[in-house]
Amino acid sequence: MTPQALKEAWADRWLMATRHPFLAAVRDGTLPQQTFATWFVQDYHFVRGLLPFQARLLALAPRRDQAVLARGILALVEELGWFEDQATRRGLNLQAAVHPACRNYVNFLWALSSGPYVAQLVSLWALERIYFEAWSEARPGAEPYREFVERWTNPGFGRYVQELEAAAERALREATEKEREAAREAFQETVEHEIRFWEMSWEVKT
Ligand code: MP5
Repeated sequence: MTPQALKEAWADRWLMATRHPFLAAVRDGTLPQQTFATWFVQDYHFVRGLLPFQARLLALAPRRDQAVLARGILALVEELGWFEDQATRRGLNLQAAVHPACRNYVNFLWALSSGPYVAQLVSLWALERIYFEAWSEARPGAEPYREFVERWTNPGFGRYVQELEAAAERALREATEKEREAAREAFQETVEHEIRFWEMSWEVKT
């Protein structure tokens, strides 16, 4: 089982996670401002929750995966600052309540922290890969959102996702059958949470 094989086995749901109407609306500039604001604030909350998940993952990592995971953590710290600057510039309130779809996603990741390393790594690869593919769908992006498209489609981010994929592939190769099963489940749940995250942004009217 490889990361690519997981994608192929779950292709229909993967497509839902990477081709949501939210992204077409980012591309053609029809995304309502409020929809963007909902996604933005919830994504900030999500990234705040992702950071401790990745920090715990680094603590479990074999020597060979430390560099890529440590770089990912540093990028997240920087990303939180970027969200905060964007919020100031766009007049968005980062104190807004966490939506249940976001909270459930973060809780899922935190629960995963007590499971096998390989399942956590596959989940991290999947959520980054989904963002890479999803935002690539929105390229180049209408003007107000172009920086967001750029953030998750630039070549440096693409290389990070590739490195995670290589690490996930190695970990899967060395995993026991039970660990592989846990990784498959974590992968599927991650895809479902990603779909719900777009739906939440699309549906909430505040
Ligand atoms: C990511 C994200 C990508 N920001 N939000 C969701 C809901 N899924 C994936 O993570 P990162 O660390 O911003 O690249």
